[in-house]
Amino acid sequence: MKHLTLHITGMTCGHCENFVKNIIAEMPGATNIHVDHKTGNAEFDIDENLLSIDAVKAAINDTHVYQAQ
Ligand SMILES: [Cu+2]
Repeated sequence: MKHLTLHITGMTCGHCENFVKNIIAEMPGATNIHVDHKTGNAEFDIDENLLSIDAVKAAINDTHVYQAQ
């Protein structure tokens, strides 16, 4: 397990938080997901055997609303 923090732009409210959280949660290998629109941070653990950080970033960037740094 690896603990990661991504900075995500475009989140303005709790709905955004839940939307981003669900995107990450749908990816096998992501757990302990905490998203905060006030800080813009998404923190989670990944199992690197199942999931890469680039895959998570791509899934977020594919929304074209939220962008992972
Ligand atoms: Cu929102």
